[in-house]
Amino acid sequence: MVRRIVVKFGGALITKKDEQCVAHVEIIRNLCSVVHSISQDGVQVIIVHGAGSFGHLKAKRWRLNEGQIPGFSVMGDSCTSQLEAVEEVRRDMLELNSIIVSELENLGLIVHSHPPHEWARNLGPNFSGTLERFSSTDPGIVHVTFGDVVDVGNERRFGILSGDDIVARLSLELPDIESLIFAMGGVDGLLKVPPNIATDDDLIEEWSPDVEYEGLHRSDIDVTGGIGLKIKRGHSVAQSGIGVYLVNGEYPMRIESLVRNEPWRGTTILP
Ligand code: IP8
Repeated sequence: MVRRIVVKFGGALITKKDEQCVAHVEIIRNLCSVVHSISQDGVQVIIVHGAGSFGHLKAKRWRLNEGQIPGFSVMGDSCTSQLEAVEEVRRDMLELNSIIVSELENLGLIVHSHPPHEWARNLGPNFSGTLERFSSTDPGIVHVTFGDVVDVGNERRFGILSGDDIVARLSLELPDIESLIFAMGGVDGLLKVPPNIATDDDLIEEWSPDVEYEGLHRSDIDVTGGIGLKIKRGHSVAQSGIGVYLVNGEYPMRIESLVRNEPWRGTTILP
């Protein structure tokens, strides 16, 4: 029997969000080690990682999420046009990706990395691009992809495809996906109140659309949809019968426990 899961490594978990292009290597290493254990249990892991400070800061400065803006420029930056910024963000994302790929390879896993700017176009949950490249189901192979700047087939020319849109398509369209896990930074799951005042009792263990949650979105630094987008995409995946969970990625053993059907702490998104 084939078992596969999709895991999103949140950008705020794996990078220092306010410092350009700095990765949390220790956290990445711990997450990859859990991926290794899960794959040894015969479950294939498909990783989609966010951008954090390798993508959002420059994309925000250059307004890449708005597409091409004629005549737009930014003073005193390392690049001189939006098109150059597109190339730089793509390079930075490949650098973050290579850190994760190396950690997985060091553990003996075979990694198939799929940079979206090479295979995906257009934005949102119905972005185009065939998912054929994710077809091998061997647990020893880990597919890795990520949020990226992709080409857009109209006057916008480019835009930001969030990893949250990618996880939804992978979960809904690939066969044999049993769960989608969002590994987040700094929170145990969805909370009833802002994280800085939350106690252990403020975790929402089961979320359905009638439950209110703390949805602060840092739109000052984040060019994609924050927690709201995760919930929206997660909910549509849950409605197809796939288990959808939010966990604190700083305690990656919780991911392992979840996959092994052992007690774990976090939020389940109900259909
Ligand atoms: O962090 C954003 O992906 P996300 C991608 O998964 C870029 O939303 C390049 C900012």
